[in-house]
Order: sequence, then structure tokens, then C-alpha cells
Amino acid sequence: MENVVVDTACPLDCPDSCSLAVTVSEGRLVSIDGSTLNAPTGGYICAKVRKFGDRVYGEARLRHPAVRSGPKGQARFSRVTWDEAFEMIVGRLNEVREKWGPEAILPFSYGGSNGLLTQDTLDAVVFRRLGASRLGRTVCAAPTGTAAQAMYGKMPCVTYEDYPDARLIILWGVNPSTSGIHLVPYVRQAQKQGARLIVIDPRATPLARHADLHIAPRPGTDVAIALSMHRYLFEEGLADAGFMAAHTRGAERLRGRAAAWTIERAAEISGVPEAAIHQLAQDYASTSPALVRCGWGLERNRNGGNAAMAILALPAVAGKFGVRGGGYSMSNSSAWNITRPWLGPEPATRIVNMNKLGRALMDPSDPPIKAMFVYNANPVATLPDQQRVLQGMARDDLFTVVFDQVMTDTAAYADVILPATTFLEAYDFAKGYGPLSLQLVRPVIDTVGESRSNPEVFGELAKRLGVLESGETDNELDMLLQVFQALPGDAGTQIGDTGRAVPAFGLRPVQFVDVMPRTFDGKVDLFPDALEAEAPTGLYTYQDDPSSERFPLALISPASDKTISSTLGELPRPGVAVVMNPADAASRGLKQDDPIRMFNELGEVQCAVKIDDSIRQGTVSLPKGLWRKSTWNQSTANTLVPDSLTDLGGGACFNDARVQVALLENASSQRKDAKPQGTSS
Ligand SMILES: Nc1nc2c(c(=O)[nH]1)N[C@H]1C(S)=C(S)[C@@H](COP(=O)(O)OP(=O)(O)OC[C@H]3O[C@@H](n4cnc5c(=O)[nH]c(N)nc54)[C@H](O)[C@@H]3O)O[C@H]1N2
Ligand SMILES: Nc1nc2c(c(=O)[nH]1)N[C@H]1C(S)=C(S)[C@@H](COP(=O)(O)OP(=O)(O)OC[C@H]3O[C@@H](n4cnc5c(=O)[nH]c(N)nc54)[C@H](O)[C@@H]3O)O[C@H]1N2
Ligand SMILES: [Mo]
Repeated sequence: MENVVVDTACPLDCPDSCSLAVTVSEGRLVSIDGSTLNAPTGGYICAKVRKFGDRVYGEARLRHPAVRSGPKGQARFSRVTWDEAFEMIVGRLNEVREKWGPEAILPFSYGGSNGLLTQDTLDAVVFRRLGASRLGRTVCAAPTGTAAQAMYGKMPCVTYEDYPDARLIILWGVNPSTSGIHLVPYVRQAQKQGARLIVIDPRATPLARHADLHIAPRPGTDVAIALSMHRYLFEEGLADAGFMAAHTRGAERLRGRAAAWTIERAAEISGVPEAAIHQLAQDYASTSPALVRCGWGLERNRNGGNAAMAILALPAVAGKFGVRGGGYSMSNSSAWNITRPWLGPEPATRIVNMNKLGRALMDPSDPPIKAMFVYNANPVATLPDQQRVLQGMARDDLFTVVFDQVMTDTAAYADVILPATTFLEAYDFAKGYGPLSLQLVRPVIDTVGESRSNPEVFGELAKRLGVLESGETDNELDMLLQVFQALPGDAGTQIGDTGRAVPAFGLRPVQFVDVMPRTFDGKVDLFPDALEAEAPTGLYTYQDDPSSERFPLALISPASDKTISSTLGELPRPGVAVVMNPADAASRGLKQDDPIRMFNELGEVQCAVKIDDSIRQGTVSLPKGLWRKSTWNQSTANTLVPDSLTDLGGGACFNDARVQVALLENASSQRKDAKPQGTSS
């Protein structure tokens, strides 16, 4: 019974991508901790992953394949063998294919284990060869990604380790204390060395409380603030004409659009004092190195794409590149330029935007979606317009496979359930999107029950569906080797030697020194024509607040420290509450911990209220990633989130719901076992 400590890495959907030291005994997990192999991990990890064993061996864990034995949604299943499950799936997929055409099949996947082996390998081979509908994978980072691609060709970003070199840090719509905890010490170190910190967030996040300036805008108004900064830079002669001439295109057109945005107007739209925006613009113009971290909180609304554009344009207009600690930091997920040669050409089949899954399942289309294969995702918990998604998943004529680690809200609606391994039980590659790390994830414990990895399952499916040519890879080990070989430069060799790799430009590239825009001419495109055509009211424009008298409050649903998206949401979670400003509570006669209903025309959520001045007036907040059981009426924030799309990239508008909140009468009969407590996420 000897304990052994083994190295691996965390591939969950978080920027930090920690190096892990896992203690095991006789094939069983004893404990998980951070190691120091990946410098930013620094030997510690978040509390969630530390408790990952509660998922691995927990009650909700799926241990064998099963088929539905009750009505959809009731999670009643009977155990079958893998062979029986495969036969049923292949039979039904072939039937759908013959009767309705292959586009009647929709594969649905997203963040799962966010690694290179568990996604876009044999899974993609299966669905491409079938000619299935394609999924528009837009639930996250679609607006910011579209902006960064068009402007900079997704140039690698400033990494965590270079934050201490900055003299000014602006954290814009990002909350690292929850969503990427390893950034926090670098920000604090920069502050100790004299850097100023500005946080732009409708909530007083932990770092906002320690900032020199906290700007709390109305959700969805960041584009106004950023455009007023551009106007200030241009009008005050503080824009860097030399840099713009040498390295950008479209600066004059941006200047033209920004001209309408006085600080006064931005202040009125955003609900931020004029003096604060003035201070922000002045600090940014006068300080170098200045670093802007553009987060994801600001992209999830009607103006999210233009907000990201205007923010990412700031370092180019103000000339902040070319020094360590200067420039911008967002997602580094594309920094490695990884190709997937095994995929071959992509068939031009229909694309279903995942943010409109409910509509895709409910509205008549040609062909209708008759089969859905869900893996690496929990759409019932994570997509907009939850009630419509539930309606769609409840369709009796829809054949649904859910391949997951635990009995999720989505799995409850499956016809066939397949048990998946966790990242402690299978190989993968973890790619950080904050720090520039690429690490090997190893199976370090025995698989639980009969669970299998993604490449094992999709390899077997590919064989049984007859979509492989002779000699093509159909198993996990060969797929793993193919990924190794496809890694850029000598990354594969490095990982083979040490379990981790460093990109050719190093772990701490300086923008415009070590890395340049990956656009066709190496310049920053400040006014991409294709995007001007895509945005409903054009680039660098603002669409009005959708609030109404009936639904005056803006609901946001940021990341919480209890889950990664909805992963780990199966664990007990007492005290889920909507956070509300004291003034909004007073005008509704609400007291601390009161039971409330929060509603709009899409539905209603019943839970407790937490009254707290950490959130600006007019905005309320309920955590992202809740499971249905976490509230009193089986509905989460996504029940209230419309399936409208962002201005660029077809993204989700999670932070653009408008709602009303009222006391929940007769609450005790509705609460069942859940009791309101004074704590929130
Ligand atoms: N613990 C934990 N970590 C995570 C995740 C998780 O669920 N839990 N999720 C991971 C994933 S998938 C992602 S994409 C990242 C997301 O990481 P973040 O970018 O930090 O995203 P959020 O938590 O959604 O939002 C960040 C902040 O934006 C604020 N915000 C909301 N609307 C607006 C707005 O209109 N303007 C501005 N300026 N701010 C706004 C919110 O109050 C919140 O504090 O985190 C990753 N890390
Ligand atoms: N209200 C609101 N909703 C949001 C957001 C928000 O800000 N507000 N943010 C959105 C964001 S940023 C994101 S990224 C999405 C994420 O949405 P999802 O991609 O649905 O993320 P998860 O909820 O983590 O679900 C991942 C599932 O994959 C499973 N899984 C993990 N590893 C494997 C594997 O190896 N194989 C298989 N077969 N399954 C595996 C996990 O058990 C889990 O159930 O959520 C979005 N939803
Ligand atoms: Mo995300």
C-alpha cells in the first residue's frame, strides 16, 4: 500500500493548465496537488481540482454503458454491455443516415477535457466521414476570437510571467481570482513593484478591491468606454502615429468611428463617472509598459465583438507594443499553430450554431435533427435558452447519445449513455491559454468501472460504421502518436523527453519583438472589412441597452470557484443565491436571504437573494455552470438568457439577459430540500 507521486497535467477548460503531482496508491487516487514543473503553477492548484476525486469516485460517476428505461429527463437507465451499446448506436445512426440523410446527425461537443487528444481526433474523423451536420462551436470566445483573428491573426499574447514588468495593468472583464488563479500573484507582484492596477467590471471582484481604480460599467457598454479612450488618444495628440504608419491598417477609419465618442457620452452610456474614464484614458496614454488583459466577461453581450475590437486596438493606437510587459493579453490558445493532418478536407455540410441548439431541435428544418451525439459538453446546463434546449432534448423522435463522466443534466435526456474516463485515467495533451504551456496528460490511476477514453470509443465507432480506409488509425495509441508527430517544430520530441514543450518563440514572447501579427502582411488590421459587413450596425458601433420597464435588471453569470463551466456541478452546492445591490433590493422590499423569483419572458429561476454592494446597481448575478438541482425550480441563469447572438462571431449573450426580481410568495412549499443560506458562489 505504498503511495507513489506521479507527474501529469490538468487539461480542464481554464487558462492556467497546471502541472500536477498526483499521489496514488495501488491504482487509486489519494490526492492531487500542483507541481512546480510548469512555472506559473508554482506548486499549488485550485480547490476544485484538489477535490476532483469526489467526481472520479463519486455517486454521479457513470460506470458502465446504459440505455434509457424511463421517460426522457428522468435519468432512468438499464445497464448494457459496450457491445450492445455500440450496436444500438450504429444501428440508429445508419437508420437516420438512410432515411433522413447524414446531416440529420448532429455531433455536439465543447470544453470537456480541453485537450488535443480528446477533441478533434477520431471523433471528428467519424462525423466528417459520415457527412454529419457541423457544429458552430461558438459558446465561448467567439467574439474575442473573431476580433483577435481579424486584427492580429491571433498573435501570441503577453504571458503571466511578464505581468510584473508592466507599470499599468488593466483587467477588463476578467476575474482571475476565480477564473485563472495563477495570474493573481503576478498582478500582486507588479503592484508591489509600483504598477497601477485598473479593473473594469460591474462587480467589485477581489482584485477590483485592491485596484487603484475600479470602473463598474453597465454590462455591454465597454465598447463606449474603449472608443472614448481612442478619441482621447487621437484628439490629445497621444496616439502613436509612427507605430500606426509602420504596423497598422485602417487607423483613420477607426479614428472616424471613435470621433463621436466623447468621454461625456461614454460616461452617460456606461453609467461610470466621467472623471473615472478620464483617469483611465490619461493613465493608459501616459504609462509604459501598459498591459491590457481582455477577458471574456465583456464579450458575452450584443456589443461583445466590437468591445473586444476596440480594446484590442488600444495598444496599437497608443503604441504600447515592443516592450516586455506591454501590449495585450487574452487567449493564447492559438499560439502553437497546431495542425490536424488526420482530419483531411472538411465537408461543406450545414453548420448549426450551438448557441441556438434549442431552436435547431425544435424548429422544422431540412433535414430535421434526428440524432445527436453529445460528448465533452453539458448543453442543458451551459447553453442559452435552457427551456427550449430541454424541450428539444425531450423530443421522443430524437435519438440522443451522451458520452460523459457523470450523470449530467444532459445525460438525463439520453437514449444511450457511454461512460468516459477522466483526465486521470487516459492520455491527453494540456495546452494552456494563459501561460504558454503544452504538457502531456497521463493515465495515473486505474479506470473507474468500464469507462473508456474518447479515442477508444470513436475509434471503435469508426470501425463499426465502416468509415475508415484500410490502414487508417482506429485506436488511442496510434492517435496519440499522430498527435505527437503533428506538433509544431520539435515539440513532440520535447514532450517525449520531458513531458512538456516550449514554443519556438519561447515562453515569454514580447509582442512586436518575438512575435508579430499573423495577418497576410504582418500588420494589425484595425478595420477589417469582412467584420464591418458582419456587425449588424458596423464596426466600432454601439447597440442600445435592451432593458425595459418590465425587465429592468441586467443579469450576468460569471465563472464561480465551485465549478469549471458545469464540470463538478454534480457535487453538493448549498446556498446558491442571486447577488443584488442594496438599492435594487430596497426598492423591491427584499431582505437578506429572502426567497425570490427572477424572471423574464423566457422563464423563471427560484432561489435566495444575497444583498451585497459588490455589484453595481441595476445588475444582478447568478453563477455560470449551475446544475438544475442547484435552484428550487430546476432552472438556472441560462433559462433567462436569450439565444440572440453577439455582433461578431455568432457568440452567446450570457451577460445580456434582462430580468425582474420579486419576492417568492409561499416559498416554503417550493423549496423542497434546499434551504437558502447567506452565502453565494
Ligand atoms: N473557477 C473557474 N475557472 C474558470 C471557469 C469556470 O467556470 N470556473 N471557466 C473557464 C472558462 S471556459 C473561461 S472562458 C474563462 C472565463 O474567465 P473570465 O474572463 O474571468 O470570465 P467570466 O467569469 O465569465 O467574467 C469575468 C468578469 O466579467 C464581468 N463582466 C460581466 N459582464 C461584463 C461586461 O459587460 N463588461 C465588463 N467589463 N465586465 C463584465 C463579470 O462580473 C466577471 O467578474 O474562465 C475559465 N476558468
Ligand atoms: N450562464 C452562463 N453559461 C455559460 C457561460 C457563462 O458565462 N454564463 N460560459 C460558457 C463558457 S465560457 C463555456 S466554455 C461553456 C462550456 O460548456 P461545456 O463545454 O458544456 O462545459 P462543461 O459544462 O464543463 O461540460 C463539459 C463536459 O465534458 C465532460 N468531459 C470531460 N472530459 C471528457 C472526456 O474526456 N470525454 C468525454 N466524453 N466527456 C468529457 C465533463 O464531464 C462535462 O460534463 O459554458 C458556457 N456557459
Ligand atoms: Mo469558456
